Amino acid sequence: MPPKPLDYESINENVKKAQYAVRGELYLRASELQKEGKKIIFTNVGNPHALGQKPLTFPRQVVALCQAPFLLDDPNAGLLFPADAIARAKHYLSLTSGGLGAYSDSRGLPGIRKEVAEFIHRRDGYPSDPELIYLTDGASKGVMQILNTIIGGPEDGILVPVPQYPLYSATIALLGGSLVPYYLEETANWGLDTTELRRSVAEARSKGINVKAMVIINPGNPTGQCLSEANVRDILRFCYKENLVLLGDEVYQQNIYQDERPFVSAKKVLMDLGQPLSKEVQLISFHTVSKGYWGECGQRGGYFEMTNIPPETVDEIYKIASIALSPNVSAQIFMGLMVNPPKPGDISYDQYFRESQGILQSLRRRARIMTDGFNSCKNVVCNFTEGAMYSFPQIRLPPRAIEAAKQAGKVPDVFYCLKLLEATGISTVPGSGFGQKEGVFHLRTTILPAEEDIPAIMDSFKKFNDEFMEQYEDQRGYSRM
Ligand code: DCS
Repeated sequence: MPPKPLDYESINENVKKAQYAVRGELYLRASELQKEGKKIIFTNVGNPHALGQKPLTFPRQVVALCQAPFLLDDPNAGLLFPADAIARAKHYLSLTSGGLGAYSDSRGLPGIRKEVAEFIHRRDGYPSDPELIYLTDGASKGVMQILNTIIGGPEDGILVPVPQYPLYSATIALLGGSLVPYYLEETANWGLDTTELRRSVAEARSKGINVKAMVIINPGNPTGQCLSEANVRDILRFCYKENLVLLGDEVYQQNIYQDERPFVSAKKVLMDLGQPLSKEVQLISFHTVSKGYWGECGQRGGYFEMTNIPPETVDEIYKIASIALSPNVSAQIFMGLMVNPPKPGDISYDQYFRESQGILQSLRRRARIMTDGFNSCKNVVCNFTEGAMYSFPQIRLPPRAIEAAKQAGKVPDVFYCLKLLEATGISTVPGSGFGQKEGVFHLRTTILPAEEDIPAIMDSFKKFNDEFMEQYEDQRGYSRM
């Protein structure tokens, strides 16, 4: 009998090649242990509400009313919902034809795309065109649509930072394109050096790869760095010179934990550069409701903005979006609320401000506690989490630990993370899932556990790590940076 079409040997080889470590071996083992009754601390995914973060009140009130519009006719609605939430729910319902149960335009509701454009205008000081903003089911779907539009075959290359968030490596593998890695410099706080970019492009071209796009993740996942404005300017000049479209993954733009380098969007920097670049460099910028102080990952809301993309291509992207009919309508409303939250003077403003700032300030403290905690451990060095939601410490594994991993048939950092999981219940992601330099090992953890739980988590990590290091250390020293 020949294999059937969905037998393992028959399926698309690209599907087998695609890897997504955030829900990989460690996560699966953690889920098993949880079923066996072990307490697991899931720090593998940047999923704030799963770790206890409370949703912001105002957006949930508005979406609750949109989901149950009959409440708007209830004489008691005004007792349960503030007037500005009621007014906003009516506003969003008026933008739909048929409420939340109806497909919308496949680019998203025009009224919400207009709110996004106004947000970008306020943020950057440059106008934005709602026709060039598409709403998506989370930023992920937008990234996939755009990579799909760029990649036609294995000769098409995408410059991706290493370490990177595996949405990029997995999607490029799925689409059968070529990932062209550029390495971030750990000793320079995961800085991005244009010399390394030039090296990487030259090497790829020498192998016949047509390098078409460059991805930046700012602030970085898993690395947590915030790019300086000067750095973004250099990147845009590089893209101009090398004829690359820049994909600016800016999903963590609200998550900034230092004051020296506030977030500046690639769009603003491009516009500041003026002509010819501001009219020439192609840029797609991504955003989401999953991150920031919203953390509404389960709602799956996102958008991308297209700059300097010709109308024919915009139309093709529209066509591709149409194949999936429409993004989630409730998620679109979350996006509208995120880009247009209560303003000073609104009834809900004080509560919105208190809640959002409370989350942000706590994340800032957690970033510090975790970095300091890692740096107090034997053979662990960790850059400060300047932004995003992760800590990415380097674990200097002794040669005997690397040997033991080999014996166990595991990649060394997977070996370490599995031992950590078994000993403490802390579920992390090995650095190899994001890419790292040869012979160097990391793990990624989120900074999202409740602030009051973090000291105990870090104590338990330290106890495990220091014992592990003692167990495997010998006179030959340990792996170097
Ligand atoms: N881009 C980056 C850099 C991300 O980290 C994520 C999610 C996304 C895009 C996609 O998010 P949404 O599709 O939800 O908008 N980060 C994953 C992570 O590393 N942990 O949790 C999710």
